[in-house]
Amino acid sequence: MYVPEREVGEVKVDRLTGDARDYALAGLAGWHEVDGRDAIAKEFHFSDFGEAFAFMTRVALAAEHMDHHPEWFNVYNRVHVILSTHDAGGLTERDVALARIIDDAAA
Ligand code: H2B
Repeated sequence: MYVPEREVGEVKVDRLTGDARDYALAGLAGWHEVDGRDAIAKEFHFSDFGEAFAFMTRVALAAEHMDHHPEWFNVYNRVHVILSTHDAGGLTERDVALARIIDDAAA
């Protein structure tokens, strides 16, 4: 079936629950669930601001490509990343996929 590019991100995804959620989270190293909302977070440390911003640039390009974007906060060499699917009101496979990409971008 042909799906126009701009509609790919609009396909509905369900929040991760139960065994599928446990399995997905078990496969992500260093990511933890956020208190008070259905999201995951991880803190990344780099040698300096240039390395942190280069990481953010790699993630930004991938995020734009998959039309799924992180919430993040940067101070000098630290980047705090929170992932949640706003359209679904919680954690979905899109967040898990982006978490893997982010880990690769930090490696
Ligand atoms: N990013 C995240 N984290 N959650 C979303 O629900 C989301 C997104 N939706 N990026 C996308 C953009 C949506 O707003 C566009 C219209 O596809």
